[in-house]
Amino acid sequence: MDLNSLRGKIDTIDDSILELLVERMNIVDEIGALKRNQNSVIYHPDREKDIIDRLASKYTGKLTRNAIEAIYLEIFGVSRNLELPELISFLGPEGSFTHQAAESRFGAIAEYISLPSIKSVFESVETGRAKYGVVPIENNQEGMVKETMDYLHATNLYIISEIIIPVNFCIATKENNLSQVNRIYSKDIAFNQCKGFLSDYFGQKEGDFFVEIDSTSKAAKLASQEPNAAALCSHIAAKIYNLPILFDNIQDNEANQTRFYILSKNKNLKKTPKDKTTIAVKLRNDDKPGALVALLKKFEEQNINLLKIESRPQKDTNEFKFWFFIDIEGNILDSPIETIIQAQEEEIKFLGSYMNLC
Ligand code: PRE
Repeated sequence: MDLNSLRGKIDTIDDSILELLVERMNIVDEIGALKRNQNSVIYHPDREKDIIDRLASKYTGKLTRNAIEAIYLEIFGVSRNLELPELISFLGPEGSFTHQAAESRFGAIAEYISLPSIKSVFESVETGRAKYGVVPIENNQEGMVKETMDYLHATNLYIISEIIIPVNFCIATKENNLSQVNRIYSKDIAFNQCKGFLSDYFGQKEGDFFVEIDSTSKAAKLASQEPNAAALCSHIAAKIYNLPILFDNIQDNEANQTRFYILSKNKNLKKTPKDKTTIAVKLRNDDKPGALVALLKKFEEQNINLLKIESRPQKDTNEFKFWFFIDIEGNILDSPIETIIQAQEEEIKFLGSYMNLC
């Protein structure tokens, strides 16, 4: 079959897809009206995951699970925006990995605001300027993001979901091939994380071939404006500046992943088969032996698995005291967890129950 006939077939299929999407959005509109009437939550990550799981378990031909997920996350983004336009704040700059994480969950259509610090993302959600905030919480090579733990402890926001994305770098340029590239812009950390690829492909180049600047987003911007330039940057930075990706996944460490939280003023509680609950614990009798053990025993007695425990300094005292950031398996809607948290109200601050993606 020739190109024109094949394109004709695609046009017919696209017409059907569009008709079905319009039909889907009419139903979404009805759901939106119901939710607004009942003043209930628009965003349901659990329902979105169920839809993706259900579809991925069918015959999907050449569509991988990732492809189905990418397509549907965009559809959900459009749906949520129809139900109620939502502003999402994230730790910037635009094109940062946090931006990529936010877009991977809320889709390209949502309205975003890039903020310069973790503190400002928390504030934007607390004051209601943004409906949700996205902040990094952990990198599996570097450990926890202390600032995020501390603001969760200090403010009254809840974690409603986590997002995990691989730290992927790419080489993006408007040039068609590498021989036309005479400089690559990026940030020092990104150059360091892609040493293997850079030495294999550009080992012979002079020092000024690699130009260090202060963000990978800026690198993408410069590469989009200057001839013969490329950027070593994130996917989203390449996308924002319309730069075609020449080489993808060039980072040395394939296992490098970062975890993010979606923050909200509401708890958004819903049980799924695999949940996690995060709490902050400030022990009252911490000058007595066994205070922490006594608390942890309560979880053990109820067969509740502990996933993480980190200690953080108590900043409101001049003593060298600390509090604990703890992840446990399960949801606060499970009665043993609810009972323990309620009984220890003075010591435990509930920070959220959400789907465990780890
Ligand atoms: C829908 C949209 C947003 C929610 O996060 C989950 C699902 C969807 O598009 O399927 C619909 C919807 O609002 C719902 O099922 O609650």
